[in-house]
Amino acid sequence: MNNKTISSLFVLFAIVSIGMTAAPGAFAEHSMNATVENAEGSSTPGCEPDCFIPATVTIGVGGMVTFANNDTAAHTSTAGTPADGPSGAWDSSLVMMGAAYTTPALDVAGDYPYFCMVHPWMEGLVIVEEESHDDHGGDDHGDKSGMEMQTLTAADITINVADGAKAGERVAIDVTISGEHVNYDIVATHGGEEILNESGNHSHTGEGSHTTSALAADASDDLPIDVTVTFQGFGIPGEEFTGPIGLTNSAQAVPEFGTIAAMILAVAIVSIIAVSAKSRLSFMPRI
Ligand SMILES: [Cu+2]
Repeated sequence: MNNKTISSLFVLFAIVSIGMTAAPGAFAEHSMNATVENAEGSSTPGCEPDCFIPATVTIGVGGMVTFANNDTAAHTSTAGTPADGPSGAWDSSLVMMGAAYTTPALDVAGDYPYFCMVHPWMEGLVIVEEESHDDHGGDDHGDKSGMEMQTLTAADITINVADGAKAGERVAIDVTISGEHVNYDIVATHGGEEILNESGNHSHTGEGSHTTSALAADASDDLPIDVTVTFQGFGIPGEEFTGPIGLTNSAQAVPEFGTIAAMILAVAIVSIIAVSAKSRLSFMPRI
């Protein structure tokens, strides 16, 4: 799958998530953000339906969910379902034991199923719900009513990397962020080596073009090009920036292999290593 396909998936997801914005019924009490833990031993089937604890959380629009991995295996939290694959709303990639991952701000109300790419029996649900307006006096939000808040999700950051780059070539990377006067940082690595690192980019159209340094070797499955864009806010340099500063999106360019296929393969390899490390006990270092 090339990056164009991935960006169209993102666009599709954005459309679907707009369609999913169900009219919130009862305004249940919930906090803005939530924390979910990986159930102990969830790398083995049998934890269902509570492989994520709690398996269902409700947060406010613009809230975030932190996934804390206190289990003894690496897990992912990947928005989507095992049947349909990743939706693009978020993907933690592998979260090692003792580590945590926080989703980008979820700005569109709706139901977000998610799962673990390594252990597809692990499924959970994040419900993003409008805040109740009844329990606010009204005065405290009066100053915000006239100002439209500009929001952004990872799906609004599109990264295009040319596929099939060879040794000695410089690779063009195009970034598109929904909105005007966007600020962002971009980092690209090739087989772990930094080939591009530009901070404080500003684009008044939302589009930016970048070129990496010359590749030391062909881009391949072993030496993919990884690109991460970190949003630094809307605004004109020198003025105050607004929006979900720190929101990131990533893309990977590999020639023959689709990004998702490569990701699933990597995850499968890691889990095989993890399983064999477990069965050999102290023989191999644990992952
Ligand atoms: Cu898992």
